[in-house]
Amino acid sequence: MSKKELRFNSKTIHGGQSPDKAYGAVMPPIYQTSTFAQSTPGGHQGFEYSRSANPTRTALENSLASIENGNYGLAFGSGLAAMDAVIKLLDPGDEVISTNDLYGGSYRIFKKIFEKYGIVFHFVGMQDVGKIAAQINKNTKLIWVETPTNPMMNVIDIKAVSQLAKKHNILFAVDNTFATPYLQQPLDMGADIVMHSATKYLGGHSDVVLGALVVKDKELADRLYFIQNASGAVCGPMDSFLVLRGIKTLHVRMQRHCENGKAVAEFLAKHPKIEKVYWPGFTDHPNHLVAKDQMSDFGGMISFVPKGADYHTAIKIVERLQLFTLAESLGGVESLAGHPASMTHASIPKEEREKSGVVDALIRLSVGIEDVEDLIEDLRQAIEE
Ligand code: P1T
Repeated sequence: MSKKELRFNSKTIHGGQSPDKAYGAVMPPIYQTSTFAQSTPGGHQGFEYSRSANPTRTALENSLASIENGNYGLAFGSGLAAMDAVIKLLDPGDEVISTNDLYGGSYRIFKKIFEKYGIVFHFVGMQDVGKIAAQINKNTKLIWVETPTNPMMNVIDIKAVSQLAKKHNILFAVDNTFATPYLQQPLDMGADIVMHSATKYLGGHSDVVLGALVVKDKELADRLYFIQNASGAVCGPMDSFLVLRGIKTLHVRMQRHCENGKAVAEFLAKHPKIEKVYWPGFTDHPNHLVAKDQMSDFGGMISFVPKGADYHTAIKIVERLQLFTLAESLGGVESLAGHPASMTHASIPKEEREKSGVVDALIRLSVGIEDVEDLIEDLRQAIEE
């Protein structure tokens, strides 16, 4: 059976993998080397220098391509380094349309790094695809979508955006960090580039920072490989190994994240001291039907606002949590809580952030894979104390 034909759960374990050539090691060795011996100039076994390529990184890149149904995978030192490579495809004067509700660091790299090189960014609420269409002009070269969004859990219709992008010949990238390919596969819905902060669910154990891109098209892959090598924001072999190991259990972890996420979201929604819960699995979520169509389940990320939308109440809740750790990041086996306004989204100006709902009382949860009764008890004591 060809590895291309495997189903998703098998791909997480076997996709793009083969036993190591030296001794048949089932997991690729951590090739902790910067360089490779050559018998004569150019006489090497496919690897010359680890910025350009390293066998452990290549094993990870092949796995990434497989699980996202792409042809080419590229791994970077962080999710933001992967985004940096995508924006370097553009020229001064080019314009990008991006989600207005996205990870604060993504907003920051667009506005604070690339705007000064003459690239223009427009941030729009993409739940209504018409708003994207209204921003397109002859300079629009890239549409950047994050779905579900961080932290408001808005859902954007990938197929509809893809049709729009194709009509206008615009490159279309999807940040698939929150959903992961377990829940949605953007390349199959017409995206040109899938991006990941593999620091999150792909790594899955909060022990590594790494970024990824996956594409189908060879010409686009070659341009990105050129940038990866020329700019050099690559990940090391140890980190590549950790993410490769994480991917092998992605499907079982995600199944539990989804089950626990649903139970926690429903607990919060029924609680009298909670005002609003953002989770795409609710039938009254504005784009629930799109989520149902493009995702196979709804994930373990939830945001909520306590009754009265009071900043101090929110801070008290996150301080009282005992099993949920107050920390940046998400997607690990352990449950985390965050306060976006002061943590992950502090780099977005208050007026901008509040327009998309990131108010000072918002709390974000990354629901882990502990016993869900323990998670609910922890939330109950933090909310009711
Ligand atoms: O942290 P890094 O691996 O560089 O990835 C950046 C990034 C990109 N896209 C999304 C959707 C993200 O959530 C992130 C990182 N986010 C956090 C650290 C966080 O706590 O939200």
